[in-house]
Amino acid sequence: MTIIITAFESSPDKGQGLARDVRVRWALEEVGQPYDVRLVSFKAMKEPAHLALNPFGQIPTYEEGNLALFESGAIVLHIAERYAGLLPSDAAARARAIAWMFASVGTVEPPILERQVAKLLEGDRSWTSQRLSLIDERIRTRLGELSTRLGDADWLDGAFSAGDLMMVHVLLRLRPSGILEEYSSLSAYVARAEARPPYQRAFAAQLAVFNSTSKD
Ligand code: GTB
Repeated sequence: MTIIITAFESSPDKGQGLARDVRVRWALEEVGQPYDVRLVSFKAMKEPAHLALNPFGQIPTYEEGNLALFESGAIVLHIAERYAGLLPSDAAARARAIAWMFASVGTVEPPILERQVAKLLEGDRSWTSQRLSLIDERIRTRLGELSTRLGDADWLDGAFSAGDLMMVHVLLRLRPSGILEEYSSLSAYVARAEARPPYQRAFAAQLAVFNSTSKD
């Protein structure tokens, strides 16, 4: 059964790999599953055909036979449950890896997203710099806590898992801010994940989309 995912036809990050299709590409690379990509424009994302796949008109989506999914975390969890390689077989360790997936999107990602909104969409407001300081404080609190938990381990809980995959992709979005580099263990954690060949293949695949569309 061919797996088809959707991704930006023209990613606003210009191939930096920050859009959420990269999590899905990376998960598929980790478990060794081939996939096709349907590129969608911002206009097409809001049209009925795409809204049937994602009611919020966003990427990524995932199709596999009769199954259609949206939400990057749910898609990565589905891949991790369906194919070996991203979740431990021990039930307790598996539950903890899934908890890290939820922590990435539910606890660590929200202030990182707020920062992007404050900079990109509200950057011209009189209160932006005050708001950014408050958000950065919240981000630093989370990174401090995460870095304490990681300690000098390679991964969050034993072997590399879908929890690390999701957490690293969330942290990557912080890189342009310079805040991640304040936490040497987290920077090393992200670099370790980026060095994984499956991540490199996923990154290269999304960059190839940018390179091919930017020549037009
Ligand atoms: N919670 C959903 C999920 O995890 O799947 C969120 C999906 C989402 O935000 N999708 C974005 C989207 O489709 C793309 S990834 N946006 C179009 C729209 O809402 O109309 C978010 C994203 C966009 C751009 C950058 N960037 O340029 O750096 C990074 C991440």
